[in-house]
Amino acid sequence: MPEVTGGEVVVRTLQAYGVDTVFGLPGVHALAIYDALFAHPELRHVAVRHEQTAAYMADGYARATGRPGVCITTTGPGAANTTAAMGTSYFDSVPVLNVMSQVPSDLVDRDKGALHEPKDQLGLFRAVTKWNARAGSIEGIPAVLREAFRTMLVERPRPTQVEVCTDHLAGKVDSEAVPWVTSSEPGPRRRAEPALIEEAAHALTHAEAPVIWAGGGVHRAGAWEELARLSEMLQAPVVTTIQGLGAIAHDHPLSLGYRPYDRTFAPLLERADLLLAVGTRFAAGQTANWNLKLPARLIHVDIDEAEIGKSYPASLGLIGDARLVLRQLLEAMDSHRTGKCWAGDVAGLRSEAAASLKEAGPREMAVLDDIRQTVERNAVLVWDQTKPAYWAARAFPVYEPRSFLYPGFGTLGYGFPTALGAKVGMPGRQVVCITGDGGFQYALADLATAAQFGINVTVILFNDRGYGVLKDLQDINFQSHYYAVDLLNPDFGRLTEAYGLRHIGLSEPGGLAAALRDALESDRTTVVELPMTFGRPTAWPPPPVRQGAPPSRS
Ligand SMILES: Cc1ncc(C[n+]2csc(CCOP(=O)(O)OP(=O)(O)O)c2C)c(N)n1
Repeated sequence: MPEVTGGEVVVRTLQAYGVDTVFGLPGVHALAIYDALFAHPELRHVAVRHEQTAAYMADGYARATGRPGVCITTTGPGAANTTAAMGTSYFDSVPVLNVMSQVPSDLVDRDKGALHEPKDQLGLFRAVTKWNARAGSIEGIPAVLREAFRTMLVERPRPTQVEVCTDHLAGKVDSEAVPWVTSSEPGPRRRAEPALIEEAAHALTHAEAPVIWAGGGVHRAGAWEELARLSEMLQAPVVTTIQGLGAIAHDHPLSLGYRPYDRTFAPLLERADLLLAVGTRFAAGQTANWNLKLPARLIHVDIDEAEIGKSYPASLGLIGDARLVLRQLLEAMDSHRTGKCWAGDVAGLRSEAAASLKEAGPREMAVLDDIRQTVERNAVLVWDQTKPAYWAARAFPVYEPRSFLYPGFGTLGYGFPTALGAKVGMPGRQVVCITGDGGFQYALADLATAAQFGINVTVILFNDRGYGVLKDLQDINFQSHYYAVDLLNPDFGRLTEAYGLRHIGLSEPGGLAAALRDALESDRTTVVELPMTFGRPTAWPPPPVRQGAPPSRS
């Protein structure tokens, strides 16, 4: 009888779910997984220089492709290095699976000082996952992986963690004793109750002034076509959250973009009599810290029941997969609304918003315009936590689904490693990372990963030699007491070139479009560096961060 190791069971189970790429960094306890990867070269492994990059790459891969991203890490410190990235995936509901090793099964949580012994590794990852578990045996590995995939593919897609003790990874069993996963079908996705669909369809067809609010759930469920059809049927303008950008093309006649801070938007919402919210949790940054007034009638579609009524009371909650629920609504709507959109000229409102941003920041907007006009319509833009990103959320036209990757968790250092993962998932698309000098330095070592694996992204590095956004806040709240915000930076040109990659240094923004074109045509990762300080976006800071005592609740 052929025998298999636990490592082999891990690899073959991942393959049964269609996983074609994993991101990781080996360690002594995880080596049996690596031995199985050695035997299965068809499952690509991208070896990173820091585990946080493995988890960010899995996040970027997942956001860009819609399929779960998988990383492999080793017991204790290696695994722990992924937590900020997994917290980011958790915040934004991204399906990332972290498969990791554990110390030998007789030493788990005994605090005896075994090599890499973590204190309660499952507990550590419970904080950044929706579901996690340890396989209790070699034969138990497929079941925990099956549950991890079911959780990510059927429920709200948030990260999962699976750990396997090193003796179970390296140990062998008879292959026939393994309950192999033979179907990657994770089970049916949830639909909303038919009676509630009827009620919602009635309310929508009779609304005088409906608005649609599209969140990241539209991307996760792939509900773009249904969203556009529904908005056209209702002639309802569509506003998105940051995570929802691209859920409807920016130049669709009914698309408003991300607007909670625009003068034009609050009055429009006041005139609306019904809001249909899809795949959103009304987070702080989307609602000006929950100060945005929503129409009295709210129909909230979400896969996660816990979101209904959490921040805004819902008149009706439709719990289910966004694509399936929108299809149910489309089928249930008996009348087509004809005529014009009640809100008037939506494209005009969009241009008004763009004009006021241009007025507030002509330099900033010119730079963003250069980027937009140079990259392809379906280019994937990955934003770090830099001032240009805060402008971009409000100002950058997003045309295609899953093409605006932004860490809702506010994670500095997200941009570059996540862009690498997005490019691995979408090799045919342009992938551009926009980062500041502070954020870029979190993952500089992974310039080596880009070089070694031939991952070709473009980095636009806005170098203001400091944590610009925090300097602004020290200006506003702390009498310009600049402290710990000025950076002594390396020579990014020599650094990039030391890794065998390209660097284009600019002295002023005028050269950006040409440099970007050059970089996009390059055969390897290219860093375009621009010394530039972005101004503060209007309605600064986004989202408003309260300093001092919380308001009293009476
Ligand atoms: C992991 C993490 N650490 C710290 C912060 C706080 N933080 C937010 S933005 C920022 C500065 C970013 O500097 P840079 O990347 O140079 O962009 P700039 O603000 O200059 O545009 C810092 C330190 C954070 N958001 N995330």
